Amino acid sequence: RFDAVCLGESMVTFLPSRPGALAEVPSFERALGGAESNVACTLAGAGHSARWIGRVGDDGFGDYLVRAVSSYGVDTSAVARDPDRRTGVYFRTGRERIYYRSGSAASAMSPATVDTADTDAGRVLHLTGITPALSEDCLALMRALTGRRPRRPLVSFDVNYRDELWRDAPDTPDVLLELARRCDIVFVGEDEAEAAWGVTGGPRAVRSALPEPGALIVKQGPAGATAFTGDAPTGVFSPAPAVEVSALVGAGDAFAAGFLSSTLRGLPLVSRLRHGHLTAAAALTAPGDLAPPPDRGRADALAALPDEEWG
Ligand code: KDG
Repeated sequence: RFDAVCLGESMVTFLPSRPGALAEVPSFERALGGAESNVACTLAGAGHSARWIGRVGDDGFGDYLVRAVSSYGVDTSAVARDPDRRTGVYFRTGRERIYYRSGSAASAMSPATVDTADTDAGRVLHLTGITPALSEDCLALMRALTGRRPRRPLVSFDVNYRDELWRDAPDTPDVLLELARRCDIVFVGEDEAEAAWGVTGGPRAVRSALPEPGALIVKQGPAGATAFTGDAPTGVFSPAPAVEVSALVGAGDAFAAGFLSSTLRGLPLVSRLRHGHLTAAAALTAPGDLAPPPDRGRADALAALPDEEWG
């Protein structure tokens, strides 16, 4: 049994050879992109057994993605190859992001093409709100995977709201709320809750909109994050350490990986939040989307500091 199974679309990311607007950058370098595979790679880097499930084209970009994710020690044996559809790609500069993924191989993931024996082969199944925006089939798959069933793993869901994708999505972003309500661990940024659902008023307002998940983690940008568990109306706030930011992309995935890793290890709630922050800090200070997680011994020592010494 894997510690974690992560399902979602990975794409070839093209990063600019030098800073500038998309219209000005002369060349791009290929890299690995995909929120869910980022989580799988970071968990594998932290010593967990992790699987990534996705669907890629039967093309060189698909070969590259499978190879790149495998190189982190992640199991890719359940990744499907689609002979009729292409691998999704996207280009990114500082602020601009442009996707070429509509009709991609991953958009053909559905209850018919993904086997729950593969998705349920871990202690945790990690999903995100990107997948239901990809197609009707992907939305149906998300409904199936978040539904009740025998031996369902702990289902983790990062809302990961991407407004570009919801313009031609099969439903409105309210469906993210419906899906999140069916999960056990939910990550959402305060800013995402406002953009996707119009929820304002801080972490407690987000908890009121989303009372069901056993653990709800409301991320508050550089300030920190508040976790709600059980029926306790007041959450546990943990400030994030101040860091010199090199690249923001990938920080949310790293936070989820740090929180899930320490959840798998049975650590207390404050430590789980701190491990999330420390793993996010590693991603924030590294230039790419993916960074090796902090050394476990050092992170455990930091996570155990008294409040006044943390941060
Ligand atoms: O979280 C990082 C992701 O945004 C990036 O890797 C690409 O998965 C991606 C997406 O759909 O935006």
